[in-house]
Amino acid sequence: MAHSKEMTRIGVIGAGPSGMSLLYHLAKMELEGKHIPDVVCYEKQPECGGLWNFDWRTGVDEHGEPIHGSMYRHLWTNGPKECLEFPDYTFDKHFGKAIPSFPTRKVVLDYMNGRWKTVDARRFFRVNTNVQKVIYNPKENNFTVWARDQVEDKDLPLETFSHIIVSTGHFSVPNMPYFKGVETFPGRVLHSHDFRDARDFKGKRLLVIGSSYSAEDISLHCVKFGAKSIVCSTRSGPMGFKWPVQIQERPLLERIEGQMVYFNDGSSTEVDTIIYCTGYKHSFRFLPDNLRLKTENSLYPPNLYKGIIWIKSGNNKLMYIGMQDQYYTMTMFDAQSFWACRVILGETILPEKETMEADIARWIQKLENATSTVQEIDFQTEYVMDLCHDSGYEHNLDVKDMFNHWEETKIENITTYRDHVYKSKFTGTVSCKHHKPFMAALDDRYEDL
Ligand code: FAD
Ligand code: NA7
Repeated sequence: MAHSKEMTRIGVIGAGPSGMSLLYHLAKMELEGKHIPDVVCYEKQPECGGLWNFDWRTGVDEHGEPIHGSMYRHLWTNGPKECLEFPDYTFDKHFGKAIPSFPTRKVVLDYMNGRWKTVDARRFFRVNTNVQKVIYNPKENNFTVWARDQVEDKDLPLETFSHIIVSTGHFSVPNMPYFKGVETFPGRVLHSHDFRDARDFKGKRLLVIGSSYSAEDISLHCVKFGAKSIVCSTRSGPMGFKWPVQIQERPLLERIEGQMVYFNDGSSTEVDTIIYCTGYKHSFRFLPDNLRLKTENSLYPPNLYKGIIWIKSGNNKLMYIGMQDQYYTMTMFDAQSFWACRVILGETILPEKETMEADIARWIQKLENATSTVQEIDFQTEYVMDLCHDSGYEHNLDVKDMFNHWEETKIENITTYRDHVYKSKFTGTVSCKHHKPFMAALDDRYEDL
């Protein structure tokens, strides 16, 4: 398909790490002397950074809108920072010294902000603007965006764009399945989206439902901050780590009767609090059905060519960034954003629809064979490398070996995997140890780097 001669104007929805990567690359291309189109980025929060901004609220924000944030106090990254390091803006460059491999939330946000500032990527975004609706206008072959200024509580003038980039994340809208009898439970029932501080659960007996990253990390944090006992209920097999004595795994929850919870192996226990770690829904209420990605949390969501181009919009100008399940995070969003920018600027030409469909089918077929963590890491590495190859991204982002080592250390000891140090692929710097082991570090002050 030839690059359109129509007006090019880009609307980006969401200024988290994904949206900001897109803005970063456009700004960088401009600094390199390229002509870039007009760009507007809508962000409903008062700052960029997405989930990495800690939100103390739960439920609704000060404007009555659903809270985006799902991160909690005391969070340390759950993968080594060396796996998310930007080759063109390294940790050394930002901090000027070695820092631990599993930094806290504030440190990661500070690092990303540092990179965005180098090209003044922040100039493109409008804060406190909540996108309400996007429609595709087939006649004009463009999109109309309706957004609200949340502070002024008023609609903004409608705006028209040739391209829309959806980078609104997908770990914000809780998946809340029903379990028989939950309404009889007298204690607190919450989703990981509303989990803010593990200290709330000191001395408590918890039921954690789910067996993925939130279940794993929230259980660990609760033990660290003094929970009495935790039972994790799993649907498709135990996480299988060597847990501290306070944590046990059980099969799927069958029913709840008052404080008693019953599992499908016939066992039962009494708990004080239930935490749903049952994942999130991809939710794009501002998009009509024909533009809306509908998917489970998958390493290759459907209908997205190269995991980015929505092939059902008719014009291939609706793009999604960061919609995959994630081993790779910041660097994957970066490779996707660079690839998307090249398409927008006409430097990469998209193939015919049939070729794109066949390519998607090939990846989804390949994903079916990725059944272990190692194979999933391989799969996502191949995906990221494919994007880089296709777009001429100038750095090698393959950190598969580091991810594999990380997984091994988790299996070895889930309580100490964050105490390991890794070597930067780009600078060779070996990170330093945190001044306390993860399980003993009860503070998350920025100064504690
Ligand atoms: P988000 O960070 O979710 O940003 C999306 C942005 O879109 C937000 O700013 C939001 O306000 C905005 N937005 C949404 N809807 C609208 C709208 N209608 N109008 C305007 N703006 C809108 N990754 C790691 O690499 N390491 C970790 O340790 C790690 N820990 C995590 C822990 C938790 C609890 C969670 C939930 C995720 C974690 N992640 C981690 C993964 C995380 O998904 C990514 O790091 C990253 O934040 C994804 O960036 P994003 O920009 O795609 O989405
Ligand atoms: P994930 O990784 O999507 O995992 C969701 C978990 O919830 C997973 O174990 C699911 O079981 C489980 N689940 C979902 N529905 C049910 C029902 N009905 N019954 C029992 N169990 C269920 O989400 P997370 O929140 O763990 O992680 C998301 C991000 O947050 C991640 O990037 C982290 O870094 C932080 P399944 O395995 O499908 O059987």
